[in-house]
Amino acid sequence: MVNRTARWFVSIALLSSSCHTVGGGPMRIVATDAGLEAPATMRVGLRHIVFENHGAEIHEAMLVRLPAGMDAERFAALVNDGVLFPEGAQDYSGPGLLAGGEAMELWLTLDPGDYVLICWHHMRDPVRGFSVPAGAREDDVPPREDAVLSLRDFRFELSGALRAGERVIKVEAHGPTIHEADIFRLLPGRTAGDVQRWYKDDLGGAPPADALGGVLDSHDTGRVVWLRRNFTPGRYVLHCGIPLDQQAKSGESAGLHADAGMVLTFDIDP
Ligand SMILES: [Cu+2]
Repeated sequence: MVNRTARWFVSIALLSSSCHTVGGGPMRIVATDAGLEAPATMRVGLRHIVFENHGAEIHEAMLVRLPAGMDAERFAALVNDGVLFPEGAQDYSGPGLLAGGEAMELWLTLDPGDYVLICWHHMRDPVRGFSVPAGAREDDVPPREDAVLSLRDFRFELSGALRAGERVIKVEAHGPTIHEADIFRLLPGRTAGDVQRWYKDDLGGAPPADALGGVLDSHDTGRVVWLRRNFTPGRYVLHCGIPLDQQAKSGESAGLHADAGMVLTFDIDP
């Protein structure tokens, strides 16, 4: 949610309800530099989501469930007014900041309702709406994890061995605060501090790291989310970009959980 502390404007584009597919297989979300593409309908339950960035810029895709009586236009209006967390709207996690040409997978739970899909990093893009109709819950089966990442106030705990290759991280939050985890692979000579400064600078200038995706926050901190992606050998940084003051308005520069200790460096050996 890198741009929750910056100033931007939201426009709205609702999908026509005719262009969707409901059925088996993963739900595909594709980011381009013009916005996010996704099905207009998703099934209730634990969903396997594939996130691909076909653009040149870094993108993320937050799923937000809207409260009764709030439509996507109202949500966008509140956000444009500087409200970081519109009342009643619930974050349902989603894939974190991902560089162009990269892909990652998530398994996360969807309840019935109306949602918007947004990239906080490019709020000039349209807010994409989708719905999850009520129905029999059918869960996709998450893969067995190689490591568990615990999100705590205010630190990351990573247990298990992450080696090079395609790996699965099971992400568990413990509250009471909501958290997220973006994954970066450092460029040679760069540090976690460089990533923190770059993030606060809205990912401007020469990047100190490659953005490899992550797990965005859930208001329900009991939710478990699984992430799968390919890890090449290198030095990695986990970073939580949630503002310490959730009442902060966009445009104000606020401290982040990373400043309070939610940043972790780890290595993946060849
Ligand atoms: Cu946090």
